[in-house]
Amino acid sequence: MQERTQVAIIGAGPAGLLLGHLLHLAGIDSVVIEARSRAYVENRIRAGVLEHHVVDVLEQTGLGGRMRREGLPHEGTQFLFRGILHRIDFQALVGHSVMVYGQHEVVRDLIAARQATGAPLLFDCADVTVEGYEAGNPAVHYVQDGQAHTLACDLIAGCDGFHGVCRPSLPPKSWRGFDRAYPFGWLGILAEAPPSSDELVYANHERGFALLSMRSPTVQRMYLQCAPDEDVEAWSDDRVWSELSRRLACEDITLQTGRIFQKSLTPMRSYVVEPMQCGRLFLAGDAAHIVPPTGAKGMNSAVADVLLLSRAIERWVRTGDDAGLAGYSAAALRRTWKVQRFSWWMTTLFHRFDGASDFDRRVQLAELDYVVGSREASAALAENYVGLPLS
Ligand code: RFL
Ligand code: PHB
Repeated sequence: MQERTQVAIIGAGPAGLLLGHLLHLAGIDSVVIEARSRAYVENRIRAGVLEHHVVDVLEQTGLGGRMRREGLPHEGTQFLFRGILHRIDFQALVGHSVMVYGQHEVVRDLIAARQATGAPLLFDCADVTVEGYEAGNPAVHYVQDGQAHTLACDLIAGCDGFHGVCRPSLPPKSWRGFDRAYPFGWLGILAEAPPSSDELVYANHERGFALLSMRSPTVQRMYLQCAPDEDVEAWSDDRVWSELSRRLACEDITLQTGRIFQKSLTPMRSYVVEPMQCGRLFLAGDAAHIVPPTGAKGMNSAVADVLLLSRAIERWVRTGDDAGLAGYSAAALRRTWKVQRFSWWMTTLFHRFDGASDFDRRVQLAELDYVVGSREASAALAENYVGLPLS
């Protein structure tokens, strides 16, 4: 079956769904094509911290209702090292806060908004391929319910994540990848327990990094640095709690425990593709770049990309001026690399690196000391954490 739309969006993660929403508000047609089922996408547990600009975008585009009621605004965060907690006060330092609100909640709100408009959002699409974007006649092929479809369009937005089809479809000579792997991963858990702290706690410990986060007043999200190929099954609930209690040991934290109902392994990697566009194909979010989660930037960067992209598309559709589209990659990459730097730096600051010498360890602790002790250094951290300007 042959169909047509203005923008074909591959992937219904935060990037693809928000782009579809922004385009709809601008009166531009799109079709969102997703490989997985709605239930899978809505229950995929990932990021949890929204930058203040992202909160504003969601509010301003009619998506803020549930976030305002159920999200947890955080005016600061806590750093734990040498057994002592240090607070970074975002509000006092840079006048902004972040919002703790799970990525899957954002995705649910976006899906509900899309469905309310009746705009096409297709789940369970198989064999998705993209073509023609270099020659100016882009099209997407996919199979749904056993039926093959071809969707002709003006532009393709590749929002299909790190393992999608859009980036691998790029002609080999048209792009370059910049990559850094880290020799560890994060074991993540969700537990039925009230948060052990009002704010997130990032802990640097000799046994490795730990993070205390939350999803709601009754659900805790926590992470432990582990081997990159860790066997999640080897982590009994007792072992998880015992390791967390060692790494988060300090006078001011009473670890709240409860039933662990999810365990997962998150790999740690930095990756950027340059450029983020080829002809009429534009990459956004994880399809173009990923960060280790230490700076809580993954989903926020996806939002920054699609905001730029939606404005560029709108300008082109309204006026025929393609300057925004032509400059999309350069503008997105300028911000992306700053986010890469911050995520890499936070990762380096908090993790235990095998082979690090006692000298390296003392320098790491001195840097933490400096960050919490200097107003200027704390402010630089806060400025990055609450979110650099979106464009
Ligand atoms: P997503 O969310 O990966 O969405 C991409 C969507 O594209 C679909 N897809 C396809 N659809 C059609 N055809 C194909 N061939 C397709 N191939 C894939 C996928 O099913 C999916 O629905 O990318 P997006 O929208 O760019 O959003 C980015 C964020 O999801 C991501 O940056 C963050 O969640 C990163 N991340 C984390 N960030 C944090 O800040 N804190 C975290 O704790 C955190 N945990 C994580 C994470 C990323 C993970 N990944 C990618 C494996 C944990 C994991 C496991
Ligand atoms: C989370 O709550 O999942 C979370 C919070 C902060 C991070 C990473 C993950 O840096």
